[in-house]
Amino acid sequence: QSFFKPIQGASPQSPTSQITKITVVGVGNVGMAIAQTILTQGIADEIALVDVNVDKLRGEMLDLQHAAAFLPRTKISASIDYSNTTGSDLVIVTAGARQITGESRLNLLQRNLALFSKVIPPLAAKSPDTIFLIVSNPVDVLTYVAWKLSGFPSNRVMGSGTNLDSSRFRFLIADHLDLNAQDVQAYIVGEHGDSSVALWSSISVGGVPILSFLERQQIAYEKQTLEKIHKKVVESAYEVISLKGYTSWAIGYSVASLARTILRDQRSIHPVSVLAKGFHGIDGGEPFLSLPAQLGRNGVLGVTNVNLTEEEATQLRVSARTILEVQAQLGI
Ligand code: 6V0
Repeated sequence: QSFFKPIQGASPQSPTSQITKITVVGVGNVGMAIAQTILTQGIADEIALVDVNVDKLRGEMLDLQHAAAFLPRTKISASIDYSNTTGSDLVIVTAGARQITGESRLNLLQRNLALFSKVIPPLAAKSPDTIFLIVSNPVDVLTYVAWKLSGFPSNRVMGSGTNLDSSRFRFLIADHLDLNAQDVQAYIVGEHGDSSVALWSSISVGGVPILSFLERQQIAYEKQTLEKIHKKVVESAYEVISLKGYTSWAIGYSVASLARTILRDQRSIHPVSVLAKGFHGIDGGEPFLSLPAQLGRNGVLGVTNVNLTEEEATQLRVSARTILEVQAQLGI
C-alpha cells in the first residue's frame, strides 16, 4: 500500500530512472570524509559503504542516514557483502592497512597488495562497467595493482594521485599572493609524495603566466619562493598527520571533485594517477603516476599535451623509475 494515491489518468509505469551509484570501500577517516562530501554536494543517488569492521560500518551508515533531513536525498547502505555494491558507476577504494611502527614501506605495500587481492576482484565482478578510483597509499602503485587485478581497460582505473598535492600547491600560492586559490592554475605531477614534480611553466593566475611575469619584473627571488612552496606541499601531509593523526578533509573534497567530474561528464582536467607509459619519454614498464588528464563518464579521456622543460621531464622519468622499481618487487 502506497502512501500516495495516483492522480486520475496516470500511467502505473514510471520511466526507468538512471540511478548514480558510488561505492566507498573503507570507512576510516578518509572514506568517511569522501562519503560526506559526496553527500553534501548531491553527487550520487546511492552510496554503498564497505568495510571489514562491522560495527564501525553500521555506526557510520546510521550516523550519515540521521542527517537525511538536511541533505539532498541519497540512499545510504552498508554491508561487508560485495553484493551490495552491484551496479556501481564509481568505486572509490580507501581501504588500507596502517603502517606498524618500524615496518618498511615495502612490507606495508605487501600487506596492502594482499588486501587488494581480496577486495578488487569481487568489486570488479559486481560492477563490470564501473570506474575504479584508488585512494589508498601508496596510491600510484596500488592503482597499478587495481588495474592488474581488475583486468579493466586503463581508462577505467585511476588513482587520486597529485590532485590533492596540486590543491595544496594552489592554496599556498594563493595564500602567498593573497588571491583566490580557484584563480590559480598550477599542477604537480608524478608520484603522489616525495618525488612529485611541480610544473613551474604551468602556473598562471587569471591567464597570466606567473614565471614569465616575474622574470619580466626581475623578481628572480620569487622562483625560490615557489620552490619553497613546493617543498611545503611535499611536507604538508606529514605535518597534518603529526598534528591530527591523519588527513581527511582536503582528500575528501579532492576525491569528491573527481567523482563529480567523472559522473557528471564534466570533461575537466585533473592531475590524477594514470597509465603513464609513452608520455614524456616514460618507457620500460607500465607505471601509474599523475599527469594532467581530462576526465569524464568514460574515465580517463586523455592526457593533456603539456610542454615540460627538460628538467621537469627528467624529474618525471625519475619519479616513474622509482614507481617501476617498487612495482617490479610485487610479483604480479
Ligand atoms: P583508516 O582510518 O585506518 O581506515 C582504513 C579503513 O579500511 C578501516 O576502516 C579498515 O577497517 C578498512 N579496511 C581494512 N581492510 C579492509 C578490507 N579488506 N575491506 C574493506 N575495508 C577494509 O585509514 P584512513 O582512512 O586514514 O586512510 C585510508 C587510506 O587512504 C590509507 O592508505 C592512507 O594512506 C590513504 N590516503 C591517501 C591519500 C591520497 O592522497 N591518495 C590521502 C590521505 C590518506
